[in-house]
Parts: sequence; structure tokens; C-alpha cells
Amino acid sequence: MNRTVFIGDHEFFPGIGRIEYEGPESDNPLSFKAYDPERVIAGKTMEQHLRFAVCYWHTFCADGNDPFGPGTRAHPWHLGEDGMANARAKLDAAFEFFTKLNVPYYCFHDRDIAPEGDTVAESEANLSSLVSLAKERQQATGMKLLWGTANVFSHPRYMNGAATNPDFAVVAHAGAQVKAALDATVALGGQNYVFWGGREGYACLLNTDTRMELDHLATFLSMARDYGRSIGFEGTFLIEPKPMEPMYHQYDVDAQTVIGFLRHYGLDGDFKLNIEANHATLAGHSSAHDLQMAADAGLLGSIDANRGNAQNGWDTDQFPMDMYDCVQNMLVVLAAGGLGSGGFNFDAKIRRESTDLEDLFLGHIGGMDAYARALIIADRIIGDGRLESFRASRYTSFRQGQGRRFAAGELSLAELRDIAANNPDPVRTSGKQEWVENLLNDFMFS
Ligand code: XUL
Ligand code: CO
Repeated sequence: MNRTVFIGDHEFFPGIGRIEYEGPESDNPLSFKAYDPERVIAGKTMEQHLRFAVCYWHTFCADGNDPFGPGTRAHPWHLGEDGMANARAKLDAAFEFFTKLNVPYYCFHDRDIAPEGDTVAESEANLSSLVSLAKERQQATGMKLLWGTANVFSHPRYMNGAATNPDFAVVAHAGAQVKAALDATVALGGQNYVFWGGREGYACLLNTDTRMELDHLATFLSMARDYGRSIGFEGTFLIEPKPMEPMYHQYDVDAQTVIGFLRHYGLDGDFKLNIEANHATLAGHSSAHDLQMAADAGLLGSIDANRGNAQNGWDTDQFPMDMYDCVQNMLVVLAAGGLGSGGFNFDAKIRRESTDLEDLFLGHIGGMDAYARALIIADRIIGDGRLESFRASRYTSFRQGQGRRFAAGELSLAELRDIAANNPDPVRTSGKQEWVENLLNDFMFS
């Protein structure tokens, strides 16, 4: 790959060069131990399988602030009070970071890359000015946009929702923002466009018409789809489920809820799902569960790779490093045939206590190595074949005789009754959970 290492006239991450694969024996923390972009696994390079992306918001906008205190990290790209000058410096820092990390993709919200103006037109002009610059940087570095999105949850006007707001004037504002964010995504060759319904939900059922709000959400998404297609967007629209935070009840609770919604409103031809690991756990699932539900529906689009904290229920957006989760997620992704135009976007932030600029690299390196290792392990498990053949063997009774007729929808409930009555009691067949779990461990540590 032919990329320059830093952009513009200022180096924001001095002392850090390009992160290279040095292998498991290396003791250099600023190197990949497992992620070797060119290494071929099951017919594709690691880079092609994993399609890693850096998210703009946690990496270049967040400064460690939390509800109890201000930020703990100074951003060298924060130059002063001029919002547009800061945005341009931040863009240079971002492209320097992407290039040094050797990651092929990035993702952003409109407001991450350009400040909101005093009017709709000023906000559009700010965004389009930064998009032109980003386009130049993409051409200079070879970086690509995995997805764009609009932040229609931070501004106070969205406190009661964006597309589901009870006030049409707010819905119109959300429309203006999504239109401009779609323009930006198309201008930058974005491969997907994401909707995360941060405030699309409610705080109190007593003052909310949920049926109307859900209809409005579907209408809004259809309008966005139509506009996107009309300006030449050929990528995938993605919905990112999350059950709560910031709302008490968010409409896009989990994968199955969103699948039902998309099918109900006839949107499943254009929309797929962006599954975030920590959102799935917030909904009381494992991340592999939500990925599997999306894959089963043919709607697995992309992944926001992170993890929560097992000791609490919050969306802590930590970098993925729990290898059991990563391997189980990779098993689903590989069995589904990959993510298509999606990728693994690190919607993850370093901890408030992590105050070195270098920590931004270390978090991503750890996440990339975790999923590279997971890819190697999952591929070996699939190649071994015992797990899959055991799973398939549990369903053999549906491939023959009356079971096969049942699966084909050819039996009535009364016939089921007669089959039960006329046959001996079923033998109990072990599900062998202990054995399949042991098998996973054998591959993790062999
Ligand atoms: C919030 C979240 C968002 C989306 C994009 O929990 O995950 O950053 O990924 O809006
Ligand atoms: Co996310």
C-alpha cells in the first residue's frame, strides 16, 4: 500500500510511526501481534475479512468527560475558538491516525467532522466544506468511508426524538440533517449509511402515541432511502439497534425487533442491521445472539465492535478484548459468508483514566489483534467441522419421514397428535453443551 504517513503540515502523533505486523514474539506494544493485513484465511486476506474502521466520535471528539466530570485529555487539534479551524485540524489528525494505524475505513456523524451553524444553510455549508477536504485526504491516503450518519440526538431540539418527535418542525430538522449527511456520504463514496435511533423512543408512555411515532419513523426512513437512491447511493442503509440509553425505551430494541419493524414496513430490501456488541448486551443478549438473528434474516450488515462491562449494564463502549465473545461473533460472521459492504467499526473509547495520545493507538491495536485472532480461531473451528456436523446432527429427524413433512408445512396439528400417540416416547438426546464448550476451549488454546 502506498500511503503517506502524516497529513498537512503538522504531526499530531509524533514519535509514533506506521503500526506494522511484528508477530506474536514482538514486545513492541505499538505493533500488531496477530493482525497481518495480507495474511490469507479461507481465501481472503485479513484486511478483506475484517474491514476495520475507526470511528471519528470517540477517537477525535470525546475527551474523557462523563456525567460526573469534564474531560481528562487535551486534544492537540483543538486550536482555539474557531470551530471550522478546529474541524480542519481534527481532520488532519484523524487522517494521520488512520494512516499510521493502517486501517482501511472510517465512520463519522455529520457533527463530528463539522460544527453546526446558526442556520440549516450554514450547517450544510460547514459540512460540505469539510467533506471537500476529507475527499482530498481520502484521495491522498487511500482511506475509505465505511459509513456516514447524522447526529440527530445531541442537539436539545431532539430531546423528544428526531423522526419520532411529536413536533413536525423537529422532524423537518432531522430531515434536513439526514439529507445533508447522505449528500456527504455519497460525495465520499461511503459504502453504507447508518441510522442509530438515539432519541427515537420515549420516556413516558402516558404522554406518547407510540403507534404514530413508529409510523413516522418508517415514513422518514422511506424518504431517506428514496433520497439516497435518487442521488446515486448504491450502498446499504443500516439500522443500529439499542434498547435504551439515552431514552428509557428505544424503539430499535434489538436485532429481532428491528427485523420485525423493517419487514412490517417493507424496508427490508434496502436496510440491514449494524449490530453493536455492547447494545446487544444492554438488551440482555450476547452479541453473537444479535448477530445470529440478523444473519438468519439475511440482514447482517455491519458490526460496531466493542464490549460492555460485565459488572454493570451500561453502554461503556470498551475496546473488544474478550476472546470468547470475539470468537463466537466471528463464527457467526464467517458462517454468514462475511459482512458484504459492512465492516468492524470500533465504536469504542479509551477510558477516562487513559490520558496519553498513544492510548488511542493501543486501544485500536488491541481490538484489531483480538478480532484477527478470533478470525484465525473461528476459521480453524469451521475447518475442523465437528461443531457444525454436531449441530446439524441434532436436526436429522426433520430431514426424513414425518419430520420432513412437518418442516415442509404438510402436517396438521391433529396429525402431530396422532404421531405422538402412535409412537414410543422420544428418547432423550443430549445437547452436549459441555462438549461443544470444551471444543471451543481446545481451539482457543491449541
Ligand atoms: C451510540 C452509538 C452511536 C452509533 C452511531 O450508542 O453506538 O455512536 O454507532 O450514531
Ligand atoms: Co454504535
